[in-house]
Amino acid sequence: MKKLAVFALLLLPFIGLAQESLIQNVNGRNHFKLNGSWNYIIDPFDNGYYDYRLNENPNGFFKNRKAKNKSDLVEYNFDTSPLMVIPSDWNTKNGQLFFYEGSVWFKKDFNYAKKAGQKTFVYFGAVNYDAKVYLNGEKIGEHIGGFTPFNFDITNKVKDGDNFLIVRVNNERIPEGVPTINADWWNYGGITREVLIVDVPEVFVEDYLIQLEKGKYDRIVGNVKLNEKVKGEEVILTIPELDIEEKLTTDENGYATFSIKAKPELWSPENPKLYEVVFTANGEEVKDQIGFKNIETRGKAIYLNDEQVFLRGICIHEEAPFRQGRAWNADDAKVLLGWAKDLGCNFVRLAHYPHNEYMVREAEKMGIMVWSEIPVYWTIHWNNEATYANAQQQLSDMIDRDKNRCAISVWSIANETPHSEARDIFLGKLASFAREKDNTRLISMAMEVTGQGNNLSKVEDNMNKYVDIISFNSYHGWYGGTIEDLAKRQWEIPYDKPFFISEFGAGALQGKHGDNDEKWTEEYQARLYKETLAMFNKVDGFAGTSPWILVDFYSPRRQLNGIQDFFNRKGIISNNGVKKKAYFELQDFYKKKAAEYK
Ligand code: GCB
Repeated sequence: MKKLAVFALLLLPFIGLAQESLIQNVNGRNHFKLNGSWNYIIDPFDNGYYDYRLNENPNGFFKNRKAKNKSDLVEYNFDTSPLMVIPSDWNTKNGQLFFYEGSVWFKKDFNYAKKAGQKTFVYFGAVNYDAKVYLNGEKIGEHIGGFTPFNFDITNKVKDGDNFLIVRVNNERIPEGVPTINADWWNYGGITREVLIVDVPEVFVEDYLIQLEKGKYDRIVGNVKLNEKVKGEEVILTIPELDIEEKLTTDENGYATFSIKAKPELWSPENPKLYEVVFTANGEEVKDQIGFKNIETRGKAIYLNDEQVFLRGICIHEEAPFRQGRAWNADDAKVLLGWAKDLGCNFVRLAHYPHNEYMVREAEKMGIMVWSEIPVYWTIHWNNEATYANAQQQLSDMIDRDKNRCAISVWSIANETPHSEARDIFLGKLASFAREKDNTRLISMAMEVTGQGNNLSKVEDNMNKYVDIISFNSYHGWYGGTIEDLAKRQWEIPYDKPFFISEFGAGALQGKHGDNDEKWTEEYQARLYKETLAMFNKVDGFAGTSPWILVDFYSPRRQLNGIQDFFNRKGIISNNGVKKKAYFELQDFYKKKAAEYK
């Protein structure tokens, strides 16, 4: 009993604040955005939240108090505090906050016209890491995790006329967090993605799924789910270009499924065909762009729409091209993915957390398959139930948001995790959860090389049975082993599954030239690319790669003065957008691979 109570306590932040179901495709609903200037107050000691005894203060900053008269004491004022453009990370918006990890309060005023028979939600694309949200001085919810969306029903709290929304954002790293305290990217804090006020009918299609029947090419299947368990609601599904109009009727759970005979043109990198799909219910018309494809593995090969494919990938962090800071909009996505496309990619690994929705949608339009990952990175607290619940929630939300994006080809549950029984149990549960939720995508994770003999490297991982693709990161010739060694190295990967090199790479300062055995030069990086690709190309089952990484990115772990200056320099494009020699090496390899797999 006592054990149970402790367990319940541990889970409290997750159960107590059980997340509201996500609204599918918010941009396809009636909405307006709260993008633009928000007032902010930096709060390093959290005294806007706690009193001086460190008890939660019922009259914290979220009350947005103003001095009533000249003798009244109020030690903060949102209206006179500075402004920050949202979405953004605070680190690159205010020099004082570059290294800051702690709390910042944000306030936005907005005007709202209440409508009868409507429900209203506030939707956040992402806030890193812990968001406490208040509307008109009252708490409406809390969310943990920096890269997944969440929404709160504010129907009964939003007022006709003036409203104020306050968010206390805290990005302190915590050991039991997901990610944990150690990671190789900048811990950007803030309201990093868009905030929407969404209007929907009282009973509405909260969620839907539409895709090809797994492994078939002549049937479109899926389901719709209302926000409430209402029986007998009519939902109309139309796909005008395919002459489809289906009347669905919800069951007592507010749920309906469909299975329609149809032979849509398939989505592929060569032909990224998307269809307009419309769900209509109770006067709301939700439009989406949907592509249809099948991806699967057979033995050591990957098949897209029944044709063997080589994944010509690249890893990308969600960092803005040219200006650094968090990327968040379609223009950022177009630049990053445009580079990938020019490189000859048909695949990107969005590392190490779910990127913003624009990124996935733009990839889909451009014909790029996507690997999407949760930040179960390095040494997560495998024995902590709350950590598991957090990881699973992030996985669940990642899948929920993007399950209709046919570009998504791989769900990744982790990166470079240390082997142990506890880790196997944790990751095994995550993998099973992902597969149960979506059996139409491949499941993988970035594993590590586990044995390096004289000329032989091995990859062995108990997680092999849970994944569809054996993916691993290999830094031979950079962190260990010599670059000369690559030419004669053999590999033992004892599984009848395709293998994918989810990372390899070397640091190079753009413009630094020298011999090809001199670290940090473009020549070294280019040579490492050439030899690593040649090495893996000889190994049976080599089904693709996503080298590390498209662009140099900020990382607090990279201090080498004059070379790194807080940038991880493994980009094949510099932070200023200049291509390094390795870019062209990879481009050449992908040209050959594209021809080989025609
Ligand atoms: C890795 C990590 C990645 C790092 C990279 C590096 O294996 O997965 O997050 O940034 O190595 O540059 O060391």
